[in-house]
Amino acid sequence: MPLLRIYEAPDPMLRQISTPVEAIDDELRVLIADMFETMYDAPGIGLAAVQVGVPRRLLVMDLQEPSDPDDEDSPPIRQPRVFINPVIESHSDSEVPYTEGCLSVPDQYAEVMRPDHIRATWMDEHGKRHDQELDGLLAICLQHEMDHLEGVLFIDHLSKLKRDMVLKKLAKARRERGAIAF
Ligand code: GNR
Ligand code: NI
Repeated sequence: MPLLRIYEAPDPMLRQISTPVEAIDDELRVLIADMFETMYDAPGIGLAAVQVGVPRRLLVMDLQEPSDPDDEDSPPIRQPRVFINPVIESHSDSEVPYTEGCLSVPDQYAEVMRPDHIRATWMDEHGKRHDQELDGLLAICLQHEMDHLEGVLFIDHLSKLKRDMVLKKLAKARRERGAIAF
């Protein structure tokens, strides 16, 4: 199965508002499989369909936490999760900081504040409905991915000064990458 191209900022694709998934069919299952392959290869812990050029309300996630919490290099526990048409039903008033990255903003990291506790509903790849309270990295990652469905990137949560700094560094890194390639 092929790896998919990940769109990077400032590509206008990432500003598309994703539309609901209408049917869980074979075409969607192939896309989901390709998205997991692309996410694991990157590597990342989440991927929204719009990041691979498909502006639908679909995202995949696997936190891949180390099997031994005291050993970062122990084999990751694979727990693939699929979120179709997810909705955040409610969130805590309290927010926590977390240093985020994004496969569409490669190698750039910045602290973002988000509610630390959410209740979300979604459908999985079998069409089963879920309604769960989430916290920790799972809640942070789902909010990051759901931002993508609205055309929002984590850098949009930063001040304009910080956002422009990240975009400049991204452009510079891309120029240097290009200079090596040619
Ligand atoms: O791989 C990813 N890591 C990450 C770290 C902190 C907060 C969010 C994320 S999601 C990111 C993959 C990605 O870009 N998903 O859209
Ligand atoms: Ni992202």
